[in-house]
Amino acid sequence: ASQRRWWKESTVYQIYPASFNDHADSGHGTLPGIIERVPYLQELGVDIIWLSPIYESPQADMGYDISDYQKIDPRYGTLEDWDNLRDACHERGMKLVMDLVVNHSSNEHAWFKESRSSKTNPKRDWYYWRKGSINEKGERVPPNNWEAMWGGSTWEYDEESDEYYLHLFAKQQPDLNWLNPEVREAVYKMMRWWLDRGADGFRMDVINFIDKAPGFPDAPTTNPYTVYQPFGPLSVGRPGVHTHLKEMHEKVLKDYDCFCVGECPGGDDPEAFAQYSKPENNELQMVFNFHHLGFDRARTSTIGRGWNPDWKLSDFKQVVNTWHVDLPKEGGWMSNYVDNHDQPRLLSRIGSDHPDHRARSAQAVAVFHTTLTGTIFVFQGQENGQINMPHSWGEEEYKDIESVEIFEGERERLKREGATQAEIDERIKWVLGNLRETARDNGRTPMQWDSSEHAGFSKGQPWMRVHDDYKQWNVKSQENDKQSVWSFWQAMLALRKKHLAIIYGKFIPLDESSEENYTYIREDEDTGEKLLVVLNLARGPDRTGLPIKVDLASMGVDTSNAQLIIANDGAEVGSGISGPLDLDNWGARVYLLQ
Ligand code: TEU
Repeated sequence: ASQRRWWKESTVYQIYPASFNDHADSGHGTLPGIIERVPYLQELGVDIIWLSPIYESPQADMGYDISDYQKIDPRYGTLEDWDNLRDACHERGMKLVMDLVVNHSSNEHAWFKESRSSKTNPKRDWYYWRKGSINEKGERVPPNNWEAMWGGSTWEYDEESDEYYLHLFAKQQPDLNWLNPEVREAVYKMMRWWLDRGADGFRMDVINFIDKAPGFPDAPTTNPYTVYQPFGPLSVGRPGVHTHLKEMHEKVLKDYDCFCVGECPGGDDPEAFAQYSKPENNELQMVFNFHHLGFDRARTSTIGRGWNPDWKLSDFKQVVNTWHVDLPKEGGWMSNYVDNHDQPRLLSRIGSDHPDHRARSAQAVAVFHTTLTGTIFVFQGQENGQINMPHSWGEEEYKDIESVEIFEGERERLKREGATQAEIDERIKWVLGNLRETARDNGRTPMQWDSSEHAGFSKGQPWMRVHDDYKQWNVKSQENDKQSVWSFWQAMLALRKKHLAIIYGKFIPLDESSEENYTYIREDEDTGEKLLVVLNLARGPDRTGLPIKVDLASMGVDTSNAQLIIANDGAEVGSGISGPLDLDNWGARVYLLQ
């Protein structure tokens, strides 16, 4: 069984700083605004705060394009504010984890400016510069066919030197060359600087992308709808990633009792992922994987964020079950998240936005999220039941660079193909329909603190529109209501600390093919503690729920000693199970079996 560690039992809370809390009237969140809310987070049950990037940045990608790793962007405050935030956390025994974005920098970072300045600059090799070629039509073509994450080529042409530089994301985000030891040393030095200043660790952005296939070979055609092709294994999860992480551990991390989680989109199976977090490998404590969040995405399409309205609960369960069973078996540790700043809200995906069903389904999703294996990551707004952007909002409310590029990309493609204006308008309506369900913007609307103007988020005009529902759905109206979504979250986070089978126990899925119930056992073989989780995730028409019956006996569960420990449907704590369970819409229960 897994060894006890503080970071396994901790609750991590992700703050998306632009949308968290403004202390004045700037219209975007600030560090002093975060400091005001530290006691709030402690009250909720948070142990570790992870801050999405607050460094100096031109904000092409909301700070995931950093121009100075050791400065705070003035929109968020100053280094002194950061020191104060660190103290506010540490005084309460809480930790503060920073975002480390070193697969790429901003194109406005001094390193890149130097690198770009000439072919002979000592920093030329800090980024990937390559020659293109001329095709038979006499056109200039990039060094290979890789598609950037948000469309187009991963290569940007630089006229002055007649070479291209690599950017897996936007062209404002050139990839750093991790094969260059000077780059690695510069990154390590910067990491030590933050750790010495009191940062408690890092969340490492797309850390599994830092090693690229030598020679940059073309990617196979896997998406017939686009010219450029996903780089996939040519730049994801390559062996060099592990070499670099081991060196990072040796040169930096081993000297600190810090907490590091890598972000690893794409990639392979649990066995491959376990390599990052196996203690004997000396890499990271855990990594995020993305496999469980693809269940409602259309796989191939002209747009990178297509939605599949016919998704199945059993498909979702199957992926979750595989990872929570197999990753621990392989010796890895799970970082358990369902929402973040790059995802629509899980509540709007597997739960319900319907006014009559929202609260109950938010609680069911909370029970689900909080009873999975590993270390839990709560994203701001989960605790008060925030949902995706309203259907009525137009294209202009979508601010994310990915969404903007999707709209632009579709318009350009249709114009190229000679479509009429009416056809373009129709298609853009379709794109909007997809993004309504899938866009990253959905997780980025401002925190809804209270029912005052702008939801108490800011006294100024918010950078992103506040959800229309904030008068009913805000922290203040829920904090003191024992039945609320917020109180339920608080109770569930406390429950994790009381029943360690939730953190360390085996995950045993039941009735895997059911499209209605999600049922599983969490069993700690060392302590003998055994919990049963039963969720009604059945969906009726128009995002409503459906009452169901769950027959535990037919699943082979011995319920003779069952004792209810928490429920969202009014069932009495302490009650047992006799016969099939009747679960009302979105009912969720946790029983102690022994
Ligand atoms: O995201 C990495 C990533 O690949 C996806 O999660 C991303 O949302 C992509 O658009 C999938 O279509 C990280 C950050 O979390 C994200 O905010 C950044 O934009 C990205 O890296 C680049 O730094």
